[in-house]
Amino acid sequence: MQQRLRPDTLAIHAGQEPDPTHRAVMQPIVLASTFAQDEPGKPTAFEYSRSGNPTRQALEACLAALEGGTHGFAFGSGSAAALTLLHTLKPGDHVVSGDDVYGGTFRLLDKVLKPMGVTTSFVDLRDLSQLDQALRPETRWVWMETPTNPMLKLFDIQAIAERCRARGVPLAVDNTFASPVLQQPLALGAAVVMHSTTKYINGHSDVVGGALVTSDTALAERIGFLQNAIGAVPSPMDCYLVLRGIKTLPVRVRHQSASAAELARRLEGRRGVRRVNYPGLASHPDHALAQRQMSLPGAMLSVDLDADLDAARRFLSALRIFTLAESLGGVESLAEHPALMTHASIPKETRDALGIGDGLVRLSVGLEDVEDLAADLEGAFRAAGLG
Ligand code: P1T
Repeated sequence: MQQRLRPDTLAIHAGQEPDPTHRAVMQPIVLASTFAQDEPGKPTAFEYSRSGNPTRQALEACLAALEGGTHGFAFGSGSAAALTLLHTLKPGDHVVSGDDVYGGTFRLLDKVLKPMGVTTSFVDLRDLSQLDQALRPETRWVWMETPTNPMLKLFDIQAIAERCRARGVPLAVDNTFASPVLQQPLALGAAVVMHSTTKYINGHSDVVGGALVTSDTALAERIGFLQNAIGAVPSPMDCYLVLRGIKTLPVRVRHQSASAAELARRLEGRRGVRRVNYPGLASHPDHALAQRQMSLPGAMLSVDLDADLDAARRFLSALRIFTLAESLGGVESLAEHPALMTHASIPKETRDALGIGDGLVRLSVGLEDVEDLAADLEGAFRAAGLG
């Protein structure tokens, strides 16, 4: 019987046999756009690099293994992965989405899908009665992030997947914030997992990429068709970089999560802080779910500063180790202002209702020494006049 490998081993080996020609231990970067055929219309393993490429295939196999799925698909960005999945829809179809999603995902649903006749209801999926009310006969996907970006809310994947299954609607989970190291939605009943591999999976802020993973053969066939037909595929070079990044994913995520937990603990109750959104804090409303659903609470937190927009700007501009930048999940710590940056495409009244206000800053905790990070935050509090 085949030994069932654990995530730390899969991260290094899944999909990556030594290359048969040279026995190279690292996956070769096959840059060829096309592959020679012996007879017309009889390709061997690969035909054309949009439909398949050896370096991409290794990445896709590795991603599938990490998520506990059977089929992995890599894309040129997380947004490309999301849009490719949403191309399973047709005019008149309906999506139920969690209310707190990355601004670009909201934009995709609201500004790209809606004009094409696909509507979305955004609901707080912590309340299952809201899900029940939002589901319609024409609902074709339930879509959610957990933890959510940027409020770090958690949704119960297993409970929602069960509800969805009873209504015959598949559940898609954007697992970007948790990474497969902390949470595996397919095992909890999701039909498909989506990633911005730009984030933890690559981990080094040098690739924009995305992924879908499923164990549903019919869905995999459809995604494979759409991946090739739409063509939003990553370059072999980027696939190599992501594969390289994945090797340290479990180690990075565990270390980053421990540092984030420490910073969250210190920030909670500090002068100048209204609220810390971090699932690892006992004060977090979904703390019990976090303990059940995630192996660790992760390395993302958002902090509602007791600050107006000017003070929040001063805070962010004063940081020296945290880089003021969009994105997350890299080895370097990043800080940003969701209302002005990553979630600016969400209408202000929706942002206000979610708690994405002028004082909210989001932190992505990296691999630097946690004491240096804590000192950096302290310096920013002082510079912003927040005590
Ligand atoms: O940037 P891209 O690789 O296209 O991924 C989009 C995306 C999808 N899902 C989640 C949860 C995300 O956080 C993102 C991208 N987010 C940022 C760039 C950000 O700073 O939040």
